[in-house]
Amino acid sequence: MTKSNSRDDLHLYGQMMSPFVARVVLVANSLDITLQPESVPGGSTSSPEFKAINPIGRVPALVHGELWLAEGDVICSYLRDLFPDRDTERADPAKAARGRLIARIVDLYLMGNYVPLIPLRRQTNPDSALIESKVKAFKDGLSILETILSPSPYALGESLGHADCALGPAIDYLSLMMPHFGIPDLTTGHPKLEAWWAFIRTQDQFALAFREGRADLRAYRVEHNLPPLDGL
Ligand SMILES: N[C@@H](CCC(=O)N[C@@H](CS)C(=O)NCC(=O)O)C(=O)O
Repeated sequence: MTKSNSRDDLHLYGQMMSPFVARVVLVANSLDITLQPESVPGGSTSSPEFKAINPIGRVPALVHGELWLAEGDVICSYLRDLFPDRDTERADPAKAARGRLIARIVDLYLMGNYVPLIPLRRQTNPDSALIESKVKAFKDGLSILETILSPSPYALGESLGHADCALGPAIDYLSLMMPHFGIPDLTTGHPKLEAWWAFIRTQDQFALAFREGRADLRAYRVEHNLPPLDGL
């Protein structure tokens, strides 16, 4: 495989409305790299052109020279390894590992329980026991996060880290989606999450990422004739 070390060769595919894409953009920012997500080739994640880049058919996908990568958190690790001198979290392996743990909890126990709810919501007679079990598992995920967070004021201390980049876009996105499943506010009853969220959303790079994500989501919902979302 030909190596490429120029950051000009990095191409990120996807849209900011995906919390997985926004995570990569925020991590790149923290490494002083500006990554502007590009539209997926062929116009859709199921197009042959995009599948040639990422056979998983999901965004984000990254192309760097001859390397293609998928899965947001894997892409983040690659960027950190590519620019180790800019990765300040590297100096604190315990904090870095905790950050990856929070990202894993976001992926498996928040997004992982939310995603199966999407088709259920569209069904006329959805399986209410299944919805209940996914919502309960989602709430358990929030409680686990609450035990791990130590906001002061970033998720794991005084400086921005991987945990913030993974959790921020997910909380912004899910706060729009979970009211439909009986969770009107993700932070209620979770004081550490609440304090962190009140802080992080005021930070410029996060506020910008959330604005861009919501603008993408509005356009997507209009294009696909989906009903408007409260708060969007
Ligand atoms: N496990 C993947 C999840 C990526 C994912 O589910 N992406 C969604 C958008 S949020 C996607 O590409 N869905 C298919 C599509 O939009 O066509 C990751 O961590 O990157």
